[in-house]
Amino acid sequence: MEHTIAAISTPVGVGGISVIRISGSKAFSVAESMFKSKTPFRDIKSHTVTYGHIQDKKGNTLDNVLLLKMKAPKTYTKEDTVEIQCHGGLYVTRKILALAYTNGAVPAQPGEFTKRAFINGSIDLMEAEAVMDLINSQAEDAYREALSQMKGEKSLQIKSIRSELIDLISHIMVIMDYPEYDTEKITAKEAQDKAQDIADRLKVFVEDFDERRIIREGLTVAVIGDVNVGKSTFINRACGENRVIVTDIAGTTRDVVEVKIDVKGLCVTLKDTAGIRSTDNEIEKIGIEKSKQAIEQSDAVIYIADINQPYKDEILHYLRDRDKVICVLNKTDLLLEKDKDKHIESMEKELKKLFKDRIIACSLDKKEGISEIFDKLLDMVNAGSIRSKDSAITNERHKKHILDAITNLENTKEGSFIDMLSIDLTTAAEELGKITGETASADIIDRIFEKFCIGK
Ligand SMILES: Nc1nc2c(ncn2[C@@H]2O[C@H](COP(=O)(O)OP(=O)(O)OP(=O)(O)O)[C@@H](O)[C@H]2O)c(=O)[nH]1
Ligand SMILES: [Mg+2]
Repeated sequence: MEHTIAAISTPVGVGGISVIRISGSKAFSVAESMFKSKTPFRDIKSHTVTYGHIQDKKGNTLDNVLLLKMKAPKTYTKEDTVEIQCHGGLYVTRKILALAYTNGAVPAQPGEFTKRAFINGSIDLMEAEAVMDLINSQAEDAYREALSQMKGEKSLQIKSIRSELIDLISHIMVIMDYPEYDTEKITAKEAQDKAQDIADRLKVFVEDFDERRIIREGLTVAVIGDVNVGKSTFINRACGENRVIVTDIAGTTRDVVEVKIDVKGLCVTLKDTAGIRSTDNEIEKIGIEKSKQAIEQSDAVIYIADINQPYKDEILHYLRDRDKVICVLNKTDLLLEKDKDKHIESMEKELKKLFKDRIIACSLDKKEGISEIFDKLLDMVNAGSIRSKDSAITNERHKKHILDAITNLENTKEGSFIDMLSIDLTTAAEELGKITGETASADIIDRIFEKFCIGK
């Protein structure tokens, strides 16, 4: 018999309230032995909230709480479940949890509530993984992507394709095993065409997967340039507060500082870096090395130059092989008004070969150019077109199984006998089943839930 599990489901720390969750066949007896209220526990109706207090075995009150009693099967785990809302102190919450353990519950493993929801058929594997993505989402785009996956539309589509495949396999099996039956015949060519049609439909799921990574994981952008050009000023303007040090001393920033911001729904991590220049200062040299690494490890780069200074080929050298770079010509406020347009025009002309139309002249100090820079950034990574498309597969694991299924379906072209085809078709169906969990091994399932937090 499965153990009854208990865990704190709210984050570790101090808060207004904490939630302790208990699930399993003994959930009600565990709760009954520690919860005291006007209505005796057994008379509390399912799916109602009751006020009372938690009492230890010696009769000491630990806390006043609200208790939610939920009878199986209409619960997340499809097991009897109790949720206790207590005051949000770490000490008191842990004391109540310890009492639940004394009364017969055992500590829940990471993701065990959701694992039970999956095993008991409340959700499939794909939906379970979407729960975790939803918890981890940090901006609108990632949230929407997880939400759409959690609703189960993609699971249904995959399941329906898998079921078509199983129909095809059964059809072939019947013809092979019972040739005497009057079953409609299917030729190898017809089966191959059908397999190719399914493969083509599966390809749509993985199209744009790499491009869509920015929606799931966010975008990392290195802000680089010469010293004193306004890189840190840009970071502060972008996040609307003074997060990093800005001074007129060249070489102020040494370490790479990461700042996470929400750019119109996309989670963007900006990396402020040390200005790249020749220097004898050991600390600055290390900072500059880190700036170069930041360029390599980022999805895109914002290169900032002072429009009043000649740009340095040494820095542009690091950007030559990069395709996602925006060039910001800063400090336009220092140009004389009469020379401004001409100067900007000539500077832009020189840099156009490298940056094309991704050049913005502005004064970050005067808070200019920020939204233009971000519009160009979103445009550069195709955020608009990615968003407008129906969300496809969002998980690396799902992508792998779909690609394996496609390979197997396309392998059917190699064989000319119908019985040979059924082997590849069966493997393809198995791969699809691993996505939603119908054919996933215990190993795969364990590996997925290990990544969850305790209490989920
Ligand atoms: N006039 C003017 N000054 C600016 C502008 N942007 C930044 N500055 C000033 O330029 C100086 C350097 O700015 P920072 O943001 O520290 O430059 P940085 O590129 O981070 O410099 P390092 O960290 O030393 O590489 C500061 O005094 C800023 O106030 C601008 O648009 N116009
Ligand atoms: Mg700086």
